[in-house]
Amino acid sequence: MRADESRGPQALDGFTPWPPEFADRYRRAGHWRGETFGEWLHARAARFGDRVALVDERRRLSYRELDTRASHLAAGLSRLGIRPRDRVVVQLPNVVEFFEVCFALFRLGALPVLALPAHRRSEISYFCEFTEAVAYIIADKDGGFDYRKLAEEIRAEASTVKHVLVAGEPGPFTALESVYDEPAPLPEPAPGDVAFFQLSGGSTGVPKLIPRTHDDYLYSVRASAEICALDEESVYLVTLPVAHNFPLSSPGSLGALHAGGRVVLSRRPSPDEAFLWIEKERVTVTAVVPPLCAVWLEAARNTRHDLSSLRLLQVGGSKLSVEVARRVRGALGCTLQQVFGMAEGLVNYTRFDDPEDVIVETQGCPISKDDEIRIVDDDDRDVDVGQVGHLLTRGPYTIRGYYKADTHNERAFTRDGFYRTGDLVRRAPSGALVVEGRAKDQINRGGEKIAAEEIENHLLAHPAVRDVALVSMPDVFLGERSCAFVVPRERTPVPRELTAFLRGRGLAPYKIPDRIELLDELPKTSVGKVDKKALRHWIADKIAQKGQ
Ligand code: OOB
Repeated sequence: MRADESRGPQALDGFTPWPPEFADRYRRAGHWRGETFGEWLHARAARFGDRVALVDERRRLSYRELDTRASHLAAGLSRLGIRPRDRVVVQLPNVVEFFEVCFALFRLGALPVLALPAHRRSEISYFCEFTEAVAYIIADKDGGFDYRKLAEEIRAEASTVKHVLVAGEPGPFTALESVYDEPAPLPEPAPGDVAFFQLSGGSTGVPKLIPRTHDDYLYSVRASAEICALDEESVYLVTLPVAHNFPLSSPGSLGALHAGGRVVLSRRPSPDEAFLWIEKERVTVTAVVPPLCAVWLEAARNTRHDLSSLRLLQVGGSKLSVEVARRVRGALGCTLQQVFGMAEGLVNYTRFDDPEDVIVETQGCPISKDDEIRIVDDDDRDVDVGQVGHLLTRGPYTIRGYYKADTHNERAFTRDGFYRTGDLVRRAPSGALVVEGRAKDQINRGGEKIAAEEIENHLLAHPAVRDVALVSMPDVFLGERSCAFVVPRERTPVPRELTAFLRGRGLAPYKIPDRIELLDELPKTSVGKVDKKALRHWIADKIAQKGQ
């Protein structure tokens, strides 16, 4: 019996559910199967039992062990006082514990907020405060960074956080390992309930949270696993941060687990480490961002590792150049698949039977026949076929609203529920989508998204900064980097002082501007807005002329 069946999917305040007629349609079509993550994992364990589900540098876990460990941890977390719908910020690197923690929370009906390892005090304290998180779950250290130090700062700032649980050496906090307990009956969440929160790449002053339900997310996982033809023989390597939507569900680790395959967790995406795993575990499929793709192709030229097991390389998160795309098969001997997705929902894939030019030149087609796509002009009118326009989308796994963001939701969604992706796209003659640019005020730094307004607000807090605009500048390796144009007050700050200031405010390192330019005044458009287009051109020209 589900404890909260009567409450239905609207139980969480600040969550915008799909209107009933859409929910009915998605259920009737068989997309939403009425299954929770907890039930899904039980079913996987019953079917795939002793097969290896997860591998990291220290452990190998079977399906049955994962299922049992998740139940034991759920019981322990419940005994700590964590309740259904409580929010828990989870910031773990690519380790097996990530799955134990997430599935324990799913089983409990508590809601993981999936932070990235690169997040620091500014982001984490915001997530904790905004969601009123009761717990923060970390690893002791990763990549030379001590998360327990960060947790001390978070504890001092976020009054709702009662528990800090640490995978590894706990320091002054509680060892995650000590929480596992004998399983106890727990109230089960409903399939239409929010299961967890993804983070938006964002274009606004503060990051936004994306509520994903059991029903909608599991649909995207199942359908993705099918499109990518995953099966029990599939070995999926996670090289990108495990919590990101791409390696999590497109089809990602969850897709591999759905199919009964094996998930291998690499701490770093570098060829040194990833190639070792590919050889050792006979990896068949993995996902990378375009800059990493270029690095891998280069490294594959004279690697001593055997990469022959690799059948599929997925590339997404930012635009892949046609030149790099063409080299994949020759360099790695495997198929390329472009993936154009977003944590808010919609995911597009090139298909295995697409002609070579579609695979190399487009970003593919949506997962579902029920993904509705519109390409519109500035006034929301459909553009002519083949023309570039704003991409709007609605469908069985695309959210209808950000969490607790009423005013923002009015701008980010149309009245009839289409999500405004902020991407500029056109349809190729094949019907596939091609990403042509971006209307949202965001920098895509090799797949890592930076909301301009967020960084501008931080810089404006510096006493010597009068005005500021953050824009993208072209970069051969990352595609884009960030450049801050700063108008000083009386005293002119040196760029190094400003970047140190931002670091001191606890920003994730990838958000620190790559370059700072001082100006007397920001250029304005005829309606008095900052002319970011002019700034982008100016810095692009300067780089092109000086080669720097
Ligand atoms: C993925 O998700 P997010 O939420 O980090 O970022 C979404 C945005 C998209 O709106 C688009 O602007 C950009 O990232 N993007 C691409 C792209 N894939 C994503 N731009 C051009 N070409 C591509 N292939 O990045 C994400 C989520 C699931 C699967 C794959 C990527």
